[in-house]
Amino acid sequence: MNKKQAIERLNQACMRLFGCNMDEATDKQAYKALCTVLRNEMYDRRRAFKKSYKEEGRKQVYYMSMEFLVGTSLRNNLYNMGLEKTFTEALKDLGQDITALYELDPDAGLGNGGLGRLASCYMDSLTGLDYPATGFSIRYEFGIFKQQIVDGWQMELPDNWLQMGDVWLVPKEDDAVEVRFGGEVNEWYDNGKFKIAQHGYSTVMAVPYNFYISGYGTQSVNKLVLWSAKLPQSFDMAAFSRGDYVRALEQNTMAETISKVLYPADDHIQGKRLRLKQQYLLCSASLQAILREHKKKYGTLDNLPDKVAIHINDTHPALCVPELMRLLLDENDYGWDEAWDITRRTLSYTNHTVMSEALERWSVELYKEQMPRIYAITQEINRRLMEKLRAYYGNDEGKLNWMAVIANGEVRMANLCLAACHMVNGVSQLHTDILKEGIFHDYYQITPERFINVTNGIAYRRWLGQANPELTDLLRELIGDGFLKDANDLEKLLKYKNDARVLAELARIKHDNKVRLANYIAKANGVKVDPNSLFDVQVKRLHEYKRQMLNVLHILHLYNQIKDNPNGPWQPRTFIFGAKASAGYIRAKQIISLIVAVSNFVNNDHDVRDKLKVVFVEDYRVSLAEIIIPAAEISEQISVAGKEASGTGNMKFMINGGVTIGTLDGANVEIHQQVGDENMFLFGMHADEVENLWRAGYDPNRFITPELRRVLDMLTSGILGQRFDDLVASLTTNRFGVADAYMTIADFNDYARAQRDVAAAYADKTRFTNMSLVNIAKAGIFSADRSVKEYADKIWNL
Ligand code: 26Q
Repeated sequence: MNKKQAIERLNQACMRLFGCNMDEATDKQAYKALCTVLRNEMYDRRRAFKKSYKEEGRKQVYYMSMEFLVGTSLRNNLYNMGLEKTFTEALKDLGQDITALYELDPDAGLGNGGLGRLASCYMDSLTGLDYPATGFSIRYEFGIFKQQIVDGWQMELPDNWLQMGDVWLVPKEDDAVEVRFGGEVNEWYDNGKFKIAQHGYSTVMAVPYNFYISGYGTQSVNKLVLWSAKLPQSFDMAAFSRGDYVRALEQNTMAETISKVLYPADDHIQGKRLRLKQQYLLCSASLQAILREHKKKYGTLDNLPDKVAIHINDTHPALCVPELMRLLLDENDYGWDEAWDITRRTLSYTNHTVMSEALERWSVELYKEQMPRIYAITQEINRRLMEKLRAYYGNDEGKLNWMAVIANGEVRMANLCLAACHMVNGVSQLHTDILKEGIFHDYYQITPERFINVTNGIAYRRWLGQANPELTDLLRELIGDGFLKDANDLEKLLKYKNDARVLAELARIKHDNKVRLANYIAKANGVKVDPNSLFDVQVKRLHEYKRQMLNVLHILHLYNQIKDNPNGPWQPRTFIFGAKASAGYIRAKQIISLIVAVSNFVNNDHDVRDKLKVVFVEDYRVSLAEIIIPAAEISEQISVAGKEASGTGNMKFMINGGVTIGTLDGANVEIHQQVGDENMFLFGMHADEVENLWRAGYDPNRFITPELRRVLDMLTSGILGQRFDDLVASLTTNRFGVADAYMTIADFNDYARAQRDVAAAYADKTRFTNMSLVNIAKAGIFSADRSVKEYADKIWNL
């Protein structure tokens, strides 16, 4: 498409939508016209792509996820389709400024954090690599909440993203499917054939909305299908005739609440009825759509596993297991064994956590109440599983109970996936090893060939190419533009190690990005930060295991040291935090309060003014990450070893030249393999040491040095404007009176040591910039392209 054609299409879209030409349009109208043109372009490209992969009979992958943290789409689509320049100029000719339109593009925040963003990164890569892939999720009316800090306390405000974001969605009312909740099941034999029927259920219509996904450097376009819950056309007349007038109408309004809001939880779960209904809506509607299309194409489901791979992103869509069984058994007349074989070979599952409190379990009561037929099938899956396990493990009741899908009045979703899926993977080497040796060990023993690792990866064309255009241009100049298609090309940068001109350029670009962030902070926080200070960043969801507290304790320790020796050779530093806490996670909210209190305390102290600044940026989200990450020099990845499954922020910092200070946890282990000791700041206990210390009996008090005591006393003294006794107590014992499992105190000394190493390295500009260069050069392996190819080859057999 050339500029002239772009102008024509823009004018045409604007005229149709608003009855005016582009040069008369408001920003909002221009934005909607532009998005419409791009959406139509993607739609056309998709038709061509679909035709070609259909003709070739290619296997398709369906990625089921309760979350896709899409972020903004406008710039990404222009960039991917190679239309950025054309449209920037076309709009300029029309008197419109594209950057103003970028600002209007809302974050589609249909996810909480890592898991949701990973799903979006994978859709981008799958498309760029021309794999036929479809993502399935829910069209939440309200995405992840907008965070506001009021008097240091997090407040949640609704995120009405559809107001502007609906331009990206194409409703497909005609493809709506029916999903049934509640009621009862009748079973009988008809001529020796087992029959079942459901009664008294309530029906919800699931309406699909297509969200098109472009890929970099390709004509291929895939889609994300988002289900919206709607009232069925026909009311439950039986309920009316029973005189249940109010209840009948009430149930109907309940239907539409199913897709109302994303649960803002993260590794911290509650068994809520609405959440279960969301999960079943996603699984049932998606599987019905998949089977319908497959049957249309092939006339049978016998070859489903050859032509379709369905991936379960954590256990949230685990109901795919019994729902696929139900559709095969009840609606397609398969016998159990055949249905089970098809189900197994079609489904695969990724685990994203080892923390037992985050493993999903539902009460049998609720599960059965909402999905009686699914419960019956789950019971049968469990019965057959236990029979097999008993043959293998004998009467080791402890083991059998641990492995059961249904036990102690609960349905365990991870075990359901382990029992059913043909492949199971973890998301980093360390995490996969922990799964094999730890929580999934008993399953691993029986079928070790099903367990593999696929280390996470990132859509680096977004996180580097778009978020850091200056660095991208420098790389293009130095190593050509091959790295934008093949991230391994980044290694070519290594030959510029110690090259004074290149190091100076890298430093200049980092400085520019820091200025951009400093300007944002000045506007958003009213705090002036010095772009010449060291930018040390921790942005991620707030959770105790991620140990934002460790960072805070160290900041106060640094503060004390500066106060004691104000004229010492202190490296000026700016510590930047961004984090949302799950709405009901009080401890996490207290930690945010503490960070805000510390920032007020430190930033207003004249003695440390030009040496130490602390900033908490409100409402951390994808579009803010794109400003913050390119400006970071130090990337804080300081979780207690063994708890962070992978981390993906760590990879985004790395490819932008951020140097990691971190524990050997998750993918940090693999970052370390890439860059070596010289190019990152490792500290703290290793995963096995954490385990051993825990077993031996962890006593935090043994690790409290006088320096740390002094910091802890500050927290309880009130000088921060508030007393944080609760938080201090939580570092020694948790709320059950058991020692703190995240062992912040045990790692404090070594963390402070590593932070001294950071300051020393930073004082030598050449040394530090070289570290940064090596990080960029070695980040290629963390491309989502690499991850997605591993899934395609080893799990999905595409
Ligand atoms: C579960 C039940 C009810 C409500 C909410 C949830 C829920 C929602 C989101 C549970 C967990 C999550 C998100 C988990 C997550 O983001 N995990 C992260 O996944 C990343 C991608 O693999 C890893 O890099 C991170 O290490 C891991 O923490």
